[in-house]
Amino acid sequence: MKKTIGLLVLIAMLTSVVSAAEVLIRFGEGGVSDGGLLDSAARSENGRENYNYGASQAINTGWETSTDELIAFSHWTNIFGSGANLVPLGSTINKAELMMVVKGTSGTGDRTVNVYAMTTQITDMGDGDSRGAESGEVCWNWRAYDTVAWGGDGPVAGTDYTITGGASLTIPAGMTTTATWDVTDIVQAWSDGTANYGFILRGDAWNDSDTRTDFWSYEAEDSGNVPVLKIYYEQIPEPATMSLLALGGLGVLIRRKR
Ligand SMILES: [Ca+2]
Ligand SMILES: [Ca+2]
Repeated sequence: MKKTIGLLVLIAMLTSVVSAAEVLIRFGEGGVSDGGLLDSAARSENGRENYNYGASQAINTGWETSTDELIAFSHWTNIFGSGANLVPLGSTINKAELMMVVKGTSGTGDRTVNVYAMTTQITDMGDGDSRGAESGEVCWNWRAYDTVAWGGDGPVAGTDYTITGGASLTIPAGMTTTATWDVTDIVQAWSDGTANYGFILRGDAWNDSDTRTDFWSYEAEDSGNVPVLKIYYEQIPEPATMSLLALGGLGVLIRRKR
């Protein structure tokens, strides 16, 4: 009986340690760092398909016309690691939220904005502001102008990004508040070792209406509008601490046996 109680005490102690504290790290506006955020957009419209928007205050999604789609890229390059204010690789991600303030909307109806994980790397978000892409900068026609192409006419699902684990949000016309996507599955995959090539934000297919949506970018003049990535993860105790606690628990067990 006493042995059983001792074992229960030990298990309870270990469980309380293993299910330890949840830690929140906030990157971006008001956070511990800017998370190494690099963002940009691309546009399929004839004449703008080689433009780079890396320095623009907005990144965009949706369609203005049936031949003018806008897509956005948001790459948080410095969020994982063993240093302070970073998420340790291998962590269990309880929740991750991508938060972006809507700068403006066109059209009159609701529009869906999806967030997916990139599977190819954009090596230069660029420093253009509605200007022709320079060598290596991302644009609609090129992942890296003008040497590395996208999988097709712009980024392609299954080649340049994956819809697996993606998140969707309905944004009504006229919204000017913060849009929040639950990107837990994507961030968990990165924590588990999938390369972090960032997010792509993309609307649904053209559906006969203007769905252009602008979000404030990293370059927003008001720092309060800069994007945010919040990551809640489980803090894993140090192995040494675990061993000491286990030994302590055994000590309780042995004393109780006597
Ligand atoms: Ca940018
Ligand atoms: Ca440049």
